[in-house]
Amino acid sequence: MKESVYSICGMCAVRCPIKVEVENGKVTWIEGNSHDSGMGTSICAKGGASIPFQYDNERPQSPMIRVGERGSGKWKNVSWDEAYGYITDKLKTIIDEHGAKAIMLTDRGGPFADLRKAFIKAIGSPNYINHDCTCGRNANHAAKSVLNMGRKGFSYDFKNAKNIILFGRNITESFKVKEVKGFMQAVKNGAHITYVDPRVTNTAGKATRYWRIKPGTDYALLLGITNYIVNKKLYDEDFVSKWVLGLPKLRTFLKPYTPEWAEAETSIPAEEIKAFCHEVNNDRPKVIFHIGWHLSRYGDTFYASRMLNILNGLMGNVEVEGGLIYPKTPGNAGSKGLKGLGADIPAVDEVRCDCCDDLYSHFDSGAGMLQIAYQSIDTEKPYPVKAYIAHRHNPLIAMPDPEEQKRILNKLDLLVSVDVNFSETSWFSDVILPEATFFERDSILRTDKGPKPGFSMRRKCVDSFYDSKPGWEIYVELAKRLGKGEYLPYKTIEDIWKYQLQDTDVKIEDFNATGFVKLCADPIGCDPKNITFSTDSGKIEFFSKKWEKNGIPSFKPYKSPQSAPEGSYRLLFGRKGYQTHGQSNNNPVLHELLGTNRLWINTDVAKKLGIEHGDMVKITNGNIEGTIEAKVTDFIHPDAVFMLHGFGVNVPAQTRAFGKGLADQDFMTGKLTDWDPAGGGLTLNECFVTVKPAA
Ligand SMILES: Nc1nc2c(c(=O)[nH]1)N[C@H]1C(S)=C(S)[C@@H](COP(=O)(O)OP(=O)(O)OC[C@H]3O[C@@H](n4cnc5c(=O)[nH]c(N)nc54)[C@H](O)[C@@H]3O)O[C@H]1N2
Ligand SMILES: Nc1nc2c(c(=O)[nH]1)N[C@H]1C(S)=C(S)[C@@H](COP(=O)(O)OP(=O)(O)OC[C@H]3O[C@@H](n4cnc5c(=O)[nH]c(N)nc54)[C@H](O)[C@@H]3O)O[C@H]1N2
Ligand code: SF4
Ligand SMILES: [Mo]
Repeated sequence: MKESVYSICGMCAVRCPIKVEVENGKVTWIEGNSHDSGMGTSICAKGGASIPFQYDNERPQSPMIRVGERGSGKWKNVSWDEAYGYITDKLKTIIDEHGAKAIMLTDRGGPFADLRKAFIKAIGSPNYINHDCTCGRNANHAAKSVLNMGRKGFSYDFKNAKNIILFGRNITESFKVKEVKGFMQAVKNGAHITYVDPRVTNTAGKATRYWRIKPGTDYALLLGITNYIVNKKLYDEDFVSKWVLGLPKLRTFLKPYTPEWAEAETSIPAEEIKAFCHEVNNDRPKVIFHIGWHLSRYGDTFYASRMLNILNGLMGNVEVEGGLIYPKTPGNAGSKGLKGLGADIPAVDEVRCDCCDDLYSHFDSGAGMLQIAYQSIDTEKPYPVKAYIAHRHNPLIAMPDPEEQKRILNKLDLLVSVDVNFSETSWFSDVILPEATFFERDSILRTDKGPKPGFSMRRKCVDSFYDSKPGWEIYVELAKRLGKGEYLPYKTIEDIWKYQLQDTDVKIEDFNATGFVKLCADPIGCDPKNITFSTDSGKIEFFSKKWEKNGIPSFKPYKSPQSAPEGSYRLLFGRKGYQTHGQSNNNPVLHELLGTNRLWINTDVAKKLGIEHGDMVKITNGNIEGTIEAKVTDFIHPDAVFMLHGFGVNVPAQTRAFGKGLADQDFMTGKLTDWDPAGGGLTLNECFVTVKPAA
């Protein structure tokens, strides 16, 4: 029997709409869901490699409980009943001794996190945290400090833009399928594209202007740009007078930061900076300054991203085609939204262990800060945290300094990992719960914002290949066994979907035809007359009262980045188009495409060090060292070396990837406690390694 199922890909956190073909209970084909016009049938290589992932025998095949030391790799396979029993016995003891707040759950955020948030609320803990302190937090907080809305508060209309500016946003390799298609349309249309990165990426190859910036000096370049734009009035004066607060303060602050000053700091010629400013002025309002996602990780990245938000404010590009558009919600289409699964659960009256509702009230407590939570595990302040559930999250590679993390995690009474693969974190856990893969599970409904807002559904395509269970079932069962079943009273996924849809006119059957439901027939276009900002003043605020109240200046004087110690190079990192962090390297097919990482090193530097392309080199930071193949290239700034993140896999059960290449996070000693108090991001790029020939 052959059937097609519309669903949602799970091979990375982008979660694209897909069509899956199933023959006799096996997945045989996957492509983009062409009912979604932005997607077409396109899919990326990682999505294409989902079938070998589904049938890979190097995934956990049943629940497992540790029998040896943490991390020793000694396990017994157990039934789900035994695993649930083991976890809930431990949790009950922890709750009796320390209260439910001693339990924390972290995950990969995103549209399906609502059920896990509801679970943690149901058991009475405030400690839901997502992965974002090593991902988009700096950019998110920068946007909050200017607009009082997060990084995703605007969508970017790349397709119609005349001018796109990307600071380290490697949009064609670290991509989202729909977004990169829009971007490539802009390339075809002849848009001006400026790409800034110490390294030449594929995106640099698509750009009309590439600036090889000195690492860590983006804020200086942005100060030089903004200075010139403000002084020469190369901005939208009408928009600014109506919608912007704080221009005089900005102007005063910018005085010393001329393009000539910026040239000295960044090595980008002042004349080029000026020409660029005139170009954006000609192209506005169809100009997009991307505020960054996993923006480079320096002590002042928050301020660089703030300046990008400020430049958008100056361009008057809000709610215009080719600019920044409010993603339309169900409310904009005259409908109610999905009901939150935690809506009927009593609020938890406890301070968060990461103090994001207290000491760090300028940080978004919805996402929290894992590095601060680690300190609570370590110091038991503000209170002890004794149990940690990591769901779809691998902090031992996503957070820096795994050895220091292990020291802290060893203070826990219980560490549980819910994953579809083995990971460094699951290997160090007490219990591994194998989640059913995205082909094998239904998920809660997701809200889709955009010109045609609506909802979409991930549907189970095939039965579990191994003894795994969908996430929703795991948390419903754990809540029941902890005596909180009344708050997650669901027997089937349909019960959950009906709960979510209760305030809308949408029925479960409505998803059958295409996998999604749109709440309006025609796209809701831009309406520049309908601009609103949720700041106190109702305007774009260049000066942030909230940050200032927490002792953090809105305008921070520039300080040059630390220069590399003699003989050392700054360690940069990033990703590639057919790789998802650390989770794809053991994929049978992706591993063949990209089996290891290499160290990019500048040609002149390599020559000086006696290193040739393809040589093995030894890199060192303190007592951490490793050997890696050199990629000698002109395409990287001489102050830096670069490696892809996610390699150096340390899980013996992943035999294809085990021990291949190096892990950038291993070299980031001390970085678990080195983060920017203004943006919250860990300063991962403030890390240096020495390089020499291995022999
Ligand atoms: N294929 C694929 N796509 C993905 C992902 C994936 O794993 N695989 N992950 C997704 C996720 S979670 C994220 S957060 C995004 C990340 O998207 P991006 O932030 O675009 O991606 P990165 O690959 O981290 O690229 C960071 C770039 O910053 C550059 N850089 C380093 N130092 C500096 C500096 O001082 N200044 C400037 N201007 N640049 C600097 C690096 O050289 C690197 O090219 O990608 C998403 N898309
Ligand atoms: N040094 C350094 N640190 C970084 C980065 C870097 O470039 N360098 N990048 C940062 C960025 S941008 C991000 S977003 C984070 C990413 O950090 P993580 O979110 O931890 O990374 P991933 O590898 O995407 O996924 C985590 C785990 O989810 C599992 N998983 C995948 N699909 C499923 C599923 O359907 N269900 C369940 N239960 N599990 C699943 C994977 O097998 C993997 O073990 O790392 C950050 N940390
Ligand atoms: S970007 Fe690729 S891997 Fe990620 S969800 Fe989309 S198709 Fe799947
Ligand atoms: Mo990320």
